[in-house]
Amino acid sequence: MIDKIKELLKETEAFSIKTGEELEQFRLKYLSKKGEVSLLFNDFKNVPAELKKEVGLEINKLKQFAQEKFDSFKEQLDDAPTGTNSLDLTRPGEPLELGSRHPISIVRNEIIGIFSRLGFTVAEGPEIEDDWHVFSALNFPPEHPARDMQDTFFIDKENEILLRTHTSSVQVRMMEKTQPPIRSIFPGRVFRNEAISYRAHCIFHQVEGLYVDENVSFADLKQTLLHFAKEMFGEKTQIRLRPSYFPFTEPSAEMDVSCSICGGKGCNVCKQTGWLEILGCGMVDPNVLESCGIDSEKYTGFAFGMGIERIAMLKYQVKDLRLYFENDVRFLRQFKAAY
Ligand code: 2NL
Repeated sequence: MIDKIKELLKETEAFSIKTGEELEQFRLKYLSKKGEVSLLFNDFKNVPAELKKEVGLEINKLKQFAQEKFDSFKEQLDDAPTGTNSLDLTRPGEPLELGSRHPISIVRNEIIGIFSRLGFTVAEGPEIEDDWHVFSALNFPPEHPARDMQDTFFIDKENEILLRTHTSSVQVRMMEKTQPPIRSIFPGRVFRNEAISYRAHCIFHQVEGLYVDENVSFADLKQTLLHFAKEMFGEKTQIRLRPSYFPFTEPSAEMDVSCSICGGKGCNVCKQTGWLEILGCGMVDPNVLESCGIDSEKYTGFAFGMGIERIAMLKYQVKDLRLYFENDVRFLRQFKAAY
C-alpha cells in the first residue's frame, strides 16, 4: 500500500493543470468523495496495526500535497483574465491623483509674494548653525535663557554647533557680506526644544524681514507692516503695535491685526478681544548692525519675524498645529493655492 501511495504522490506531482477543466479532473481523480485519497482512507481499516502509523502519515502527506496543489492552481486560474486575448486595450487608464500644495507652503508663498512686490528679495541659509550667527551677533547676552539646552537643540555643545532657533542667522550672514541697502525676507525652518502640543512644535516655519538703509524709520516699519496686513487679511484690516522686548531690536513691538473673522467685534477666534497677534518687530539694535560690520551711525534698519504656522492657523482656522506635520491627505487636500 505504501508503494501505491508513493506512486499516487508522483502522479499528482506530474499532473499538468492548465485549464479549469484539468483542474476539475484533478479534483475528481484525487480529492473528491470517490477519489484516490478517499479510497485509501477506506482501505485503511485493512492495514495491519503495526503499519497503521506509517501508512497513515503517507496518506495524509498525499492528501495535503494534492489539496495544496489544487488550491494554488485554483487561485491562479481565478485571478487570470478569461479568453485567449487577455489584454483589454479599450479599458480606460487609472487616473493619477493630483497632489495639492501644503497650507504652510501656500501661506509662505503668499507672504513672499507680498514682500517681493515691495522690492524685497528672498534669501535662505543653513539650518545647522553656530552660536555666533544665532545668538552672539544678535545681542543675546552670554547668560540669556534662550541659549539653554531647554530651548535649543545642540548638535555639538563644546563647539557650539546647533540647530537655528530663528532665521535671523541668515540675516546676520547677509549683513556680514553685503553693505546696505538691504531689503530681504528670510523664510525657513527653525527648531526649538519644546514639548509638542496643539499650539507648539519643535520644528516650525518662520519668515523674517530686514530693511537696512540710511534714514529707515519706525514709520517705515509701520507702513510696510500695515500694507502687509491688508494684503494678507483684507483691505479693511487694521493693525496695532504693542511695546515688547527682543534682544536684537530696540524699540521692539508686537503687532496685532483686527480679527478678520468678526471684523473686530469679538469672537472665539480672537477670544473676544477683536485682535490677533501675528508678528514681532522693531528697529534693529545698533549693536547688531555693528556686530555684522555695518556702521550704525550711518545706517538704521527695521526687522520683523512671524511664524507661518500661526498665520495659517488664523487664516484657515486650524485648531491644532500638529495637523501640519501629519500629512493626512484628508487634511491636506482641503487647501487651494492661488498660485
Ligand atoms: C517673532 C519675533 C522678530 C526679528 C525677529 C531680527 C533679525 C535681525 C536683527 C533684528 Cl538680524 N531683528 N529679527 C526682529 C523682531 C522680531 O521675530 O515673534 N518671531 C516669530
